[in-house]
Amino acid sequence: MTTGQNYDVVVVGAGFSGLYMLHRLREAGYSTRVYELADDVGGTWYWNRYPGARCDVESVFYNYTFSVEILNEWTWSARYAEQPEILRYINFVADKLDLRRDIQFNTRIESAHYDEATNRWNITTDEGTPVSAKYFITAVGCLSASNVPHFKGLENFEGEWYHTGRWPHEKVDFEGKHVGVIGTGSSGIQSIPAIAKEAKHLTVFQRTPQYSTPAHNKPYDPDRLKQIRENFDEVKEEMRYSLTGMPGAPRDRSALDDSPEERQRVFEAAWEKGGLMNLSYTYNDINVNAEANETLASFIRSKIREIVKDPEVAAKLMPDFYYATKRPIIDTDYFETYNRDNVSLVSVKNAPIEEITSTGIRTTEKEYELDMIVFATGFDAMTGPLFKMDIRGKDGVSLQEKWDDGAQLKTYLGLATTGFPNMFMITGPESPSVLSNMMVSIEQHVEWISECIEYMEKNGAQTIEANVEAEDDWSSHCREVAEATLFTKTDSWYMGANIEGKPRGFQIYLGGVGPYRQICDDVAAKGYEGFSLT
Ligand code: N01
Repeated sequence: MTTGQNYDVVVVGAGFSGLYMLHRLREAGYSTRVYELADDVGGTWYWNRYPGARCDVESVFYNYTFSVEILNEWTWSARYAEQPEILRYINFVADKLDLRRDIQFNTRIESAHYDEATNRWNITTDEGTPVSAKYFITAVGCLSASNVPHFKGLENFEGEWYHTGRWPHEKVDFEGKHVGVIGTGSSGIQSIPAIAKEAKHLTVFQRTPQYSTPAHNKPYDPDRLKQIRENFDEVKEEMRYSLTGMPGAPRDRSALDDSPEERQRVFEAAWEKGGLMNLSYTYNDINVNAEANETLASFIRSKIREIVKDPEVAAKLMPDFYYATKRPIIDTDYFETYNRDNVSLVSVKNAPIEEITSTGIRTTEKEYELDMIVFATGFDAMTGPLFKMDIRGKDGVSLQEKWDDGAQLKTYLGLATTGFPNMFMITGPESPSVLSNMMVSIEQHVEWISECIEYMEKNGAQTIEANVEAEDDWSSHCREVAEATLFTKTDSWYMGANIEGKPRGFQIYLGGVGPYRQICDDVAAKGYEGFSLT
């Protein structure tokens, strides 16, 4: 039995999801405490401060929509806002809603154990005071457990090294330095052009070449902002019932129905528009039909060949997996950066990094002298942030044991999991999460969880727990939907393939944000069908 602080709800994390969760619960009158490891709000946008960091969802769609006042009081500067601006926005919301008074910063949740005798969660933190709550909600994000691969000799490196997802708060100085970047995912591709502008020399260590297409970022035209603001109710509705949480939808046509000339015209127009979804939305079978996918993939390869002047370098940059089965990336001058004299590209696919030495990186072919190494090597996605805490449900079974370290990942709606009553996961595994506009998915989950708690309290329920059959059905459905696409054909972090020893399995629900919302709403409308309430 806990003798420390008691709350109705404990929330882990003070990023976009934790902040809105706190606001909703507090407004509804529940005593709520948020715990946050960082010394301030922001989550992803607090940690990912690397140069060039920005969001790949257009700014006007990547913000809270629950408050018209907040919407109207904030003006984004550009189509894709940079990290400092997004962090300022989060701070603006935290201040406006006076959220900080219920957040304990600099505190790591170490364990959360469900006590069947009291139907409460007993929570410990590294700060000591035990805490208990009726509801335990994880708002830990999907990409917050950073991954530095186990390179031999890293401890001997005498220069500076950083991971993009744990970037220092003070300015990192690249001037006059030989810098190495390992990794060419979104973080690498955003940071490489920015670092190249400052460093004496930049060496990029690339294992898998990526499809990246232009963001065409630009300052917002005030008329566009005005138009979106004036029509925001409709825009919001469209986002909520869309495929990915952004306005727009794939064109209802197969890529194979058009002649090569017509396809070229369509792809060129989408390339000119830029942005995350314009190319994917050109045809409705890009993600499901290998031949259709190849038409777009080869179009992007031809663009890389056009941009990169040295044909040998261009050849190294040719991606060969199905487009979009690793997260598609939008960039500012990424491929152009390889035309600079101070940038070189090293393929480590066939000659992998063998060791980090005291003075640089040694691959199986050559040694590179470096003053600084930037690890743009990604995250242990989805389950990683949850497994960092010792979460135990009924009978003392831990989440990690239940999911067999991810091999038996099972959730109901990505919101809850059997054996862990009164625990909710915001944008958890097997929900649309990272394959959607996170803001739309976060708001949907927060609102669904708040309403569920309201329902329970009104009906005097002590516990809510996902049923075994409902969970089995949902997880099978998730796998079936993923198997019908090309996503499962590529090794990616979506599949858990980027982490040594992590079991492979598609960790995200691909059925679309709109259909998913409908399913969750139906479950609630039927008195939380698939859950048992006591
Ligand atoms: O990480 P990644 P990220 N030796 O896993 C390479 C979101 N995000 O931080 O592909 C050599 O994508 C690895 O190679 P490979 C977004 O959802 C969003 O860039 O595994 N290389 C890969 O190139 C994104 O998808 C934004 O062969 C090694 C890279 O490191 C997600 O976060 C911005 C290696 C890791 O790429 C993760 O992106 C940034 C090794 N041992 C991030 N190990 C927005 O714009 C790994 N790599 C919103």
